[in-house]
Amino acid sequence: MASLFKEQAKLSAYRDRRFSGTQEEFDEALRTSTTVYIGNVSFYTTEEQLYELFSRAGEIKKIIMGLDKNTKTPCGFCFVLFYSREDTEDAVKYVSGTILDDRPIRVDFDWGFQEGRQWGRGRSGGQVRDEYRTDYDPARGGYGKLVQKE
Ligand code: GTA
Repeated sequence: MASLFKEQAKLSAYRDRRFSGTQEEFDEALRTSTTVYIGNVSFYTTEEQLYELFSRAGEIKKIIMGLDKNTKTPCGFCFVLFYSREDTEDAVKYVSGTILDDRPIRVDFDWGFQEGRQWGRGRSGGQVRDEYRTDYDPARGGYGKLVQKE
């Protein structure tokens, strides 16, 4: 049992609150899916740049840019869909931490893309954790949206 928890902890620290299945189903999806989530992306990084970088891990089926639900512009994340599980694992192992547009991107296993997941879930339209930021980050819209409102 303990080793099972260890294995799961290795796959992802993130739990999607909108996943409708059980924890076991979520874990199984993480183990088998061919989708990765990319975080800490600059708002100015293009789909073409992401395509070029992630092609090093394997053949890409699709890239889905994360968008601010109000402005419909990139808000700092994306999903990369591969054809093979091996390539998906290589992306997590070898591409995570790569500096892209001056920032280390984070590649995380994902349970699988569904329509609607491309939109930021924050109240301001962008990503939730981006709203809580207190630092000034010009490549991600300056200060976090909650700080901007103060
Ligand atoms: N696979 O790490 C990830 C990941 N993240 C961060 C987002 N997505 C991810 N997928 C994987 N791994 O499809 C996916 C989401 C969605 C899309 C946009 O990206 O599944 P989001 O980033 O706007 O929203 O999602 P999400 O994922 O719900 O936000 P997060 O950061 O996990 O926050 C969840 C809760 O924590 C909220 O209740 C929020 O109020 C609270 N929270 C977050 N950051 C802070 C903070 N700094 N301080 C206090 N509370 C916080």
